[in-house]
Amino acid sequence: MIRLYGSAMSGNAHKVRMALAFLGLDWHDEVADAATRQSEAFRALNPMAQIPVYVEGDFILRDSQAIVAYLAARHRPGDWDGRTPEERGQIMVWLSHAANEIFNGPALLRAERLFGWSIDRERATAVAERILPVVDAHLENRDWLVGDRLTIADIAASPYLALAPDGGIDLDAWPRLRDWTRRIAALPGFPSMPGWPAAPLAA
Ligand SMILES: N[C@@H](CCC(=O)N[C@@H](CS)C(=O)NCC(=O)O)C(=O)O
Repeated sequence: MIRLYGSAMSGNAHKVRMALAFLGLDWHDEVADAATRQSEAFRALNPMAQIPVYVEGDFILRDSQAIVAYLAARHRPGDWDGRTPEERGQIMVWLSHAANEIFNGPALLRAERLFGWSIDRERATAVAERILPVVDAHLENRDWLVGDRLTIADIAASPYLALAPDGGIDLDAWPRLRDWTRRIAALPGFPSMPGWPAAPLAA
């Protein structure tokens, strides 16, 4: 049985939950709160003391981008991770944005508001203001970030953008981005999380 160390409010853990749910795989959620993450047992799974961590038998993998890339390679090779070298390169762009600008902008603003993280708000706001228009413009004539279907680019980039209102960002200012997060939340099997519920698209 796959075990996923995470928490209900973690957008990074949600990337993995989305991939597992869309793939129709069974898994067991292991809640790893702040105290647990500092324990010796948890650090043996992830020396970075962070969630998510994916455990399948004796295979242990940390980092949400790495985990969704692994799941794509294992279960949807040449589809979720790109059909062509060009698509693979484009997908990597979004995995990098997910780990960098999307985390250091919208996700940190949310973490400050919801969890009291101490952040450099000016910098996080500047990072958010830089990435949000880029995503919105990219989605002008397309439904998905890369190609004509869901890929791990969408899975990795979407949670902290969908959850941006938790950090005080109004997604109505970015309607193409907002509608893309709604498209994802309407996909069969989408797992709800607080702040981003599964919902069918309006007719
Ligand atoms: N690059 C990692 C970042 C993981 C991360 O920042 N996890 C947060 C929760 S969403 C965490 O565990 N924070 C606790 C800490 O950094 O001490 C990933 O994408 O999985």
